[in-house]
Amino acid sequence: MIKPVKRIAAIHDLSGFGRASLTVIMPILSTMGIQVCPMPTAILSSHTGGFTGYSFVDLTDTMIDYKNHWKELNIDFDCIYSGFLGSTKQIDIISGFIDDFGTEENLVVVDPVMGDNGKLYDTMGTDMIESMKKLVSKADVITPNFTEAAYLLNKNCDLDISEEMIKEWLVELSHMGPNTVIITSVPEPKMSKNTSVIAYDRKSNKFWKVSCEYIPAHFPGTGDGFTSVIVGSLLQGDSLPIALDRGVQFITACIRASYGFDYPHREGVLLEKVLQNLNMPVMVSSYELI
Ligand code: PXL
Repeated sequence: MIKPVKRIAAIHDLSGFGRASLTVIMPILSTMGIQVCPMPTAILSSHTGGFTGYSFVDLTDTMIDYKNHWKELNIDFDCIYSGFLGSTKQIDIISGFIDDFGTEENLVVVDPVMGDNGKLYDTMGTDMIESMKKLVSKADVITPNFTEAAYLLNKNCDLDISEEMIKEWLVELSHMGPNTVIITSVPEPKMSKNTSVIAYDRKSNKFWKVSCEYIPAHFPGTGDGFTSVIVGSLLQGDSLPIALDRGVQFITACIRASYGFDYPHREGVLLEKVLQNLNMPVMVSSYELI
């Protein structure tokens, strides 16, 4: 039976306020014409980036029943996509989920959310890094930021890094398992006002780069937004460099639509104002082969 629309299993937390994880992933992928089946890993009243006193319900134990029911229903997914995870046990469950639902055809995307700006998030210990390395080995596509890439490879987060060195990191990460490695927030040479996204595709042995202007503002949830657009774009049949372009352009549009307003950045980007951009053709493409 041919499915009328593509289907994705999205394994992330549901944070009620602040635009991160499922509240970003679901609208983006739905707008891109993909059915999202969420498997919530935890329910929080808000995400943790800038809020205190949030409520938290851990759903680790229900994830196994959830998975078993989906197996009984014989659901087939075109993509399995995981992000922020709360414990090594959750990582083991997702690893089992990939064993059960992964096929030659579908796409396994792991966003190894662990930290940013050279630091790990409070909930991440060395046990989580080791488990994340194992999960990464089962993925087809991974999207670490520069900090997460360094932790996966046991390297320093030295911001003064050459393009040649980043290419070595990409190849090393792909040797861990994934065919496609996308590193975000790669620092550009000192004095440059840019940051870039650099990707490697092992099958074609090609490196792609998209640069964008660095905007000095931090909004939680932009990593989830970026990876969601990459996932949607690849499922729609775009090439890797076009997916990178669409991801960068969308997140830049989100930040530009938000930055001019005076509101707490912890509430995330004003996604609702730019969601429809996802249905516009890519007019200007700026990727480079490096
Ligand atoms: O966007 C990453 C993320 C996901 N889930 C929760 C978070 C964050 C980032 O702060 O707090 C609960």
